[in-house]
Amino acid sequence: MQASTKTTQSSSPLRVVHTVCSHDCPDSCAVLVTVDGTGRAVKVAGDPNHPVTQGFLCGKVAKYLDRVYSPERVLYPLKRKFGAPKGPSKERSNSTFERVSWDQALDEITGRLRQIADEHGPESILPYSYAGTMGLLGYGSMDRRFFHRLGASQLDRTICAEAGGQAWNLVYGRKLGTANQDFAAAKLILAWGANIHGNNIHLWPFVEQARRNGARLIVIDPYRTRTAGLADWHIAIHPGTDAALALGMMHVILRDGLEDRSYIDQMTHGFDELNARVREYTPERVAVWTGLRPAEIEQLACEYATTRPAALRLNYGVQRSENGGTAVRAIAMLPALTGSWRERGGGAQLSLSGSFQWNKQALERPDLMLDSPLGRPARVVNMSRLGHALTELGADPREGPRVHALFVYNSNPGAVAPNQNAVRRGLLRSDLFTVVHEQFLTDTTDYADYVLPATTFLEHEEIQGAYGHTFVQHSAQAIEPLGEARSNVWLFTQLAARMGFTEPCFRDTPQQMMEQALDPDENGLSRNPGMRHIALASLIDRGHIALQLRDARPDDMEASLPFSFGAVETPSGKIEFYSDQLAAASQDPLPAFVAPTESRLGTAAERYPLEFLPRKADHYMNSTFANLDGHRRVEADTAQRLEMHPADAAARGIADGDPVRVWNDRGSITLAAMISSRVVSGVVAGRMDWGKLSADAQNVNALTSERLTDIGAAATFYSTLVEVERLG
Ligand SMILES: Nc1nc2c(c(=O)[nH]1)N[C@H]1C(S)=C(S)[C@@H](COP(=O)(O)OP(=O)(O)OC[C@H]3O[C@@H](n4cnc5c(=O)[nH]c(N)nc54)[C@H](O)[C@@H]3O)O[C@H]1N2
Ligand SMILES: Nc1nc2c(c(=O)[nH]1)N[C@H]1C(S)=C(S)[C@@H](COP(=O)(O)OP(=O)(O)OC[C@H]3O[C@@H](n4cnc5c(=O)[nH]c(N)nc54)[C@H](O)[C@@H]3O)O[C@H]1N2
Ligand code: SF4
Ligand SMILES: [Mo]
Repeated sequence: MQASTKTTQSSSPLRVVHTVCSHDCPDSCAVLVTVDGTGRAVKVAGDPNHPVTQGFLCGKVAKYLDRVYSPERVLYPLKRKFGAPKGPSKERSNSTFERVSWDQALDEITGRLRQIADEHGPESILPYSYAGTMGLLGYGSMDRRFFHRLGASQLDRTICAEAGGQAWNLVYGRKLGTANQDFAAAKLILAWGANIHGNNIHLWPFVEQARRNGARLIVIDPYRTRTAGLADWHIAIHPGTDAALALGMMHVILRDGLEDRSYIDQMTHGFDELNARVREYTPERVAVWTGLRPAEIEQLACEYATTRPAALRLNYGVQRSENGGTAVRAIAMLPALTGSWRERGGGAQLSLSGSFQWNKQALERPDLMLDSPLGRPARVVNMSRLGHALTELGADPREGPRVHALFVYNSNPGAVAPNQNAVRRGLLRSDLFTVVHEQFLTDTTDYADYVLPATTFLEHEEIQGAYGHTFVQHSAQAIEPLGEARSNVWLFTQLAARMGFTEPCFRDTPQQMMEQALDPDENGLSRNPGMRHIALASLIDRGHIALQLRDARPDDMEASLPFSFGAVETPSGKIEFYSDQLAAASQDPLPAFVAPTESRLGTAAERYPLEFLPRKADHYMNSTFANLDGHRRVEADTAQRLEMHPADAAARGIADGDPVRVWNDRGSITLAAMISSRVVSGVVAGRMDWGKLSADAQNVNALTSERLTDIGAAATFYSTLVEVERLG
């Protein structure tokens, strides 16, 4: 066991271990785990020495020991009993699965994978994973090596952030942004599609600090979130129309001469083209699309451009929509027009993940695909079209083989993937072999042939970055794995050995892989930009170390002002308003508003007039935690509810509490109506839960589509039209 004890006292039987919350959250908190003399974790707490964690955890993880020690943990390898049908099951494992040894499970799984690869080609095997753990090793290391060497299909991981991420990079070349600490210096904070209080709570103290110094908080969100409820001004924009609003703001800014010409001349590319484009976006036109009043658009533009400094927190909510990539691209341009990047407390943050330049090649070894039986890079399957991949892909042989094996880890696609009915039709195929590595019996394990027990972040060692701060962290192993739970790294090391993969990289230990990620020189110091002061030994000793970013100021090592001067990592070396890359790909090189087909402005609105927001829960992490009683209790008010504006409910003869059917061409679910002022007329909202915990064993993703975003080929959860009727 890793002894990274920070405050051990030899007289005390209690040890305190520095770990890192591995859930898919921008905050990546430093979590101090207290372990008693018997090796049991007895307390988790936020590390007070971590400048972003600041000694507190969110409500989800403050109760983490309920999860780690839950009686419902999967603790042993399970094999589906002969003849036990696949599909939703509320029962515990006994009726469906039998316990088997790890040896048996691993031997049988490798046997089947080998057979499937021989018969249909290795690309008929599809790995499916996302960010169940953000630990670098568990997220992508031995698993990638294994599937690369096998020649399995590659997975395009688009379920979350690809539209916004690629859009940001088109403008700025790298995902850098305003440091959390700098938000405290802002006089205006604009939270755009960002539920800070629900999804990113460790930014909130800096927002509060700014507000104590007189800053205003403006929230742009079609739903009145907790964050919006706490704001000075909530702008309830119609879903999917953010590009129009951003272009309308630019129109006002440029019309009124509120831009920063010297910054634009020095730092940007394509201003004249953008200037010509935004003339079309008058506040009057933008008002029609967005559902706002022209005066509100004028006021927003004027406040944003004239309040100094103004910090923009742009999160991924905006980009889960058909025009979402362009929307992020347009919004991201705002601080470049006003020169806001120059000012501490200005700029924008979408994600800080580009600050971490790990040696991912060494971790993931894509070169191993050339040593696979394919001898070439394997085909790429988009994870946001899993339903299609399991039911249609391969019907045309030019697409390669059908998928015959699905290997799921770090994800719960039975709940989180769009077009759930197609996904489940695929998972029910009798000729599909499915393995799931999990901590709990989820909506996905219900379709598994084998379920393998996974560790939580308390039970294995990790190294981790973040997308909402810039600290490299070490997560020590706090406790022994429960039961026979094993880490992702262990699992794929075992599978590789049984497959007979002899490359030395398949024998690397977690310690060696942490070194590879850091890529140390002969003195043990990382060669990665921003990490040259970090050695693994000192990281393990200290728990977390701040990156040293380009513009760090001596008074505040964590703060940075990216894009305030100098070269930008785009093809032109400037911040790009105009994209030659997009032009070369025959796409519009400038941002433009295109109405989503699934919106009130689209053609499908005749049949399905209501815009549906299938939202995340504040007290779950996507589908994670949804099965735990303590977490369910705090989410009880909206569980199985459809929030509706009074006018939309009245028009359908629906009263609060009525059972309603919510449907479109893809599916139909039953919820209870909740008359709510949190949505405007024409918008309804539900939230993601475990499907199997509801009466019809489905969740909101039965209604979402596999249509992809304009940039990044990502999922479009928030472009979903439905109709609603009262039942009975
Ligand atoms: N409590 C909690 N925290 C989480 C998660 C969770 O499930 N629960 N999930 C984690 C994950 S995976 C991620 S990616 C991050 C994401 O963090 P966010 O990007 O904040 O995630 P979302 O909740 O998807 O979207 C934010 C807001 O965008 C709004 N929105 C939807 N459509 C539109 C639109 O068209 N325009 C605008 N302006 N806003 C829109 C939604 O109503 C929502 O309130 O949060 C992480 N943190
Ligand atoms: N309707 C709707 N759908 C959405 C979204 C939405 O807002 N609305 N959000 C989308 C977004 S942004 C995202 S990121 C995706 C997230 O979708 P997923 O990546 O599937 O996220 P989770 O639901 O948190 O499921 C992660 C699973 O990984 C498991 N896990 C955790 N740690 C480990 C580990 O170390 N090893 C293994 N093997 N397993 C582990 C957990 O037990 C959990 O069941 O959902 C997307 N789906
Ligand atoms: S889920 Fe986010 S806020 Fe909560 S402990 Fe983990 S990193 Fe921190
Ligand atoms: Mo996400």
